[in-house]
Amino acid sequence: MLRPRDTPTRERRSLNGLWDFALDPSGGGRAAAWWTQPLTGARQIPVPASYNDIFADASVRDHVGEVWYQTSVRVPERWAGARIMLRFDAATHRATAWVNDVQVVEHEGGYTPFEADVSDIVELGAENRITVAVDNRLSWQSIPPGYVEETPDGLRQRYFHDFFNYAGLHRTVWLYTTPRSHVADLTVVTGLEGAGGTVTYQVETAGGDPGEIRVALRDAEGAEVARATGGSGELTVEGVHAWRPGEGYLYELAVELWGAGASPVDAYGLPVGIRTVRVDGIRFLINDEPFYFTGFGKHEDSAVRGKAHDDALMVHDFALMEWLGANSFRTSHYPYAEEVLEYADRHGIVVIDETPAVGINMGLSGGIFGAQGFTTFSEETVNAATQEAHRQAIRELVARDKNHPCVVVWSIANEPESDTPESRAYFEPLAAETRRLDPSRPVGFVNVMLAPADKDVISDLFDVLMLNRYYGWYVDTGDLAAAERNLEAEVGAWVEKHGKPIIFTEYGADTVAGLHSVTPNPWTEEYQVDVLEMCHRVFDRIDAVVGEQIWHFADFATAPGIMRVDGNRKGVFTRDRRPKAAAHMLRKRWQNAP
Ligand code: BDP
Repeated sequence: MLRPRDTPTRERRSLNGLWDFALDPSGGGRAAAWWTQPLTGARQIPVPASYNDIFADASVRDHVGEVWYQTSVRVPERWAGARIMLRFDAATHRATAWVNDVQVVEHEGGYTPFEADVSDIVELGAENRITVAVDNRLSWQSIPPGYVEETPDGLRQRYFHDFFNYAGLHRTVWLYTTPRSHVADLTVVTGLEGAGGTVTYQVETAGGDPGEIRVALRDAEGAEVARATGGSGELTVEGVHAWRPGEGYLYELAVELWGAGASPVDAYGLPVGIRTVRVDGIRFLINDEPFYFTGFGKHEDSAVRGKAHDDALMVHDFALMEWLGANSFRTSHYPYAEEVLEYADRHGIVVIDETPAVGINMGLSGGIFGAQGFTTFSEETVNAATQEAHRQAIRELVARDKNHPCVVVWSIANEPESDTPESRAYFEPLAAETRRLDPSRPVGFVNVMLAPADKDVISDLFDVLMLNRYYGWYVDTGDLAAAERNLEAEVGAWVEKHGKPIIFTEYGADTVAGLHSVTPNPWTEEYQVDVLEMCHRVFDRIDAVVGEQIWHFADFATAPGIMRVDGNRKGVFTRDRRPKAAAHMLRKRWQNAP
């Protein structure tokens, strides 16, 4: 799915800004056709933002069900004849949108874009009303799963993941145009051979006769290095400047559709990084060179905005990672805003790209050990319909992100149940589907501590092992000698059984900034440093370990709980991005800084 861009044949208009907003606590908005009129009693709300923390109002923060957003937009007369699209970069977790009185689109899944052709619905040169109902409910059939409990005090959303259920219009809303006959999708796969590079491309068109399809590859200075005609083919680049970790060199693939006129009917430019990724035994290779991941599991999370994308915060987070010498991160636990991937492309930061499939594990409670009293896989819980939603989430992730050079692994789930025959039956087709959709990248899932090598029954389906381990925190708490011994023994068993590269995708300790101790004391800044250093000693002794991504980049919001102190405190930075002692230690390790 192509990201909207301004090109000689296309125009975008962001609908970001203040919209009208109303809760629908009784769920009566649809029956009363709220989209046909101005929202009564509406307050103003920023888009993009999670709605939860904007107002000083617990009924908004803890709302369960639909909320309504409304704005109006003047559609320019000059757009007559164009294909006019309404696009939501994300609406969490599901949405229905209307333009004027007409329903135009419905979408399930909180972190991938969706759009509608509204060419025949909008009135040109006039104000048009756009209304969106956004639903934050999670069910056994949603990804991620959850359930709504009816209590004497109203509805309560229960869920199985360890981050707050922020909701709303989290990313940009666009109105944009394309010509009627247009480039609908592009797929590139790149290769390297000696000093040369290849870009295999495929152009999908729609809206009538595409005419002649011309493609040109331009280098970062704008000089053309290869060209071709036709809907698919392979471009070769002599003396290629490869994309590599630390240097996000990008070419641009310029695609044009030509009719009989003197200018193209449609034009679209896609940034392309030429690089390869593959797994070879216990090595993870980028451009055929061994790569060692350093960095974090992250969240899209900050005060006030919740999970909304924000350019200032994004650039700051990347700056902090650069300051540390981190070369990678995982989009735990959902696809991030496309701006984030574009930034990573351009700066040579490596990404493990994850679906929103988190919490498919009833042995854990909110990510923390402690059974839920449910069976994970059953007719009443995670079932065939859930699996279908999961498959769809994978499809939408790959469709959106397949062309990003920064993405080197697909992570199809975080810490699912993976030690039962049911889990194998559930994941086997999903792993196969991911490979079918993209044979060019390694596929993995993130394994939970409850399913070590001797219990896990699904890791053979995947290319890399991604492990979340909390030795020194949830187990061997305060006893780092035992933690070190047990961690090393466990990794040894994985090496022996699978002989695949191992990336530690989570390890760490909750740490309250400002808490100190002279003896090993959980929650202190010194203890976080000790836990990380203990893990690093083990990683450095084992060749198969090819990556360390700490949990977490920054403290983040969670549902309330006695295991959480105003959220999860495993950040190396506080929620407002101030370094804890561990940040300085990591900078020495990753940056070799004095
Ligand atoms: C893991 C989860 C992560 C949690 C983390 C923790 O993958 O989402 O936040 O543990 O407990 O289970 O801090």
